[in-house]
Amino acid sequence: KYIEGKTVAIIGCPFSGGQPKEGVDEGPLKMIEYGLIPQLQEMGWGVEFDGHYRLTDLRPAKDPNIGKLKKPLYVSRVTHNVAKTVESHLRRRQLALTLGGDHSLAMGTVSGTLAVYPNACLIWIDAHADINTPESTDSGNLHGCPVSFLLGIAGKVPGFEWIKPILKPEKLVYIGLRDVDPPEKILLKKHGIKAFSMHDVDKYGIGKVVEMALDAVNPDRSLPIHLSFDVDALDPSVAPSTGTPVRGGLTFREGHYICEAVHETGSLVALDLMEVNPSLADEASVFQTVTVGCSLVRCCLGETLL
Ligand code: HAR
Ligand code: MN
Ligand code: MN
Ligand code: MN
Repeated sequence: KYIEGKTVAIIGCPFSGGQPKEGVDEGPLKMIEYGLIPQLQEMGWGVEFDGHYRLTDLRPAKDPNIGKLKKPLYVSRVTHNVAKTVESHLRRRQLALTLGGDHSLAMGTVSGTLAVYPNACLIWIDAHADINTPESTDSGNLHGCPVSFLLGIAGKVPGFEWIKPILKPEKLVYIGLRDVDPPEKILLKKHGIKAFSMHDVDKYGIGKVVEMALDAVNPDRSLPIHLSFDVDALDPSVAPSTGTPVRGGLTFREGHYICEAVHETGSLVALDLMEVNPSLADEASVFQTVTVGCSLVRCCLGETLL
């Protein structure tokens, strides 16, 4: 009902400025190279792909740290741009698929979604909570902070004035967490944010966890859904080519189950596939990671086993 004419806009975001490792900017290029567009077309989707965004053009000549935050101006410019792009595609009733790139991009993608669908919920699949504030971050890498900016708990940071803090804590749910910093744990508790860690996946099984997650943020399954999928949520044996792998992650099927269940709601409006880094690990690992990324996207867009 939110998407008209079964069309998906692919927003290729070759961006690595939210973290220190080179190569994550090649994630979107590889996903396209591996045939994501024809795969979606074969499923009956109309695909609009404008090419990869030339985000490096936005890199400022000077970009000093703000407190601990690294490359703040670059990240703020890029994410502002991405927000406007996602917004414009959603206004045209297309599904917005953003290929990253590091997860700081979600400041942009989620802002774009909430601009069009203020009642949307956010499902965040990740090993990490990415909710550090400029105060709490240890690394200063902005890919560990997007959620705090979206919630409006990051305080005032020059350059980021454009972000409207319109994400409500009760509209956010996490699945897959297993590497959460101590100050992040405090923030999750303080704001009452629903989070299903790998412990919960073990305890309840993925079917029950997804049901509980949807019940929390989307009880009748009809509100628009933004799914932000960090490939490091998957176990490193399934998706090795990523910047901050953490063992004990989602299996291949658990990852796919989440995507299938979200598709079944019929309410997915925006999807991020983030943190694929084809420059990390050997060729076989890159193949494994990029193909699983394409496969997750297909499941979100309706691929079924039978
Ligand atoms: N929590 C750590 C930090 O703030 C590590 C974050 C790693 N983030 C990602 N995205 N890979 O989920 O730096
Ligand atoms: Mn376009
Ligand atoms: Mn992440
Ligand atoms: Mn992560």
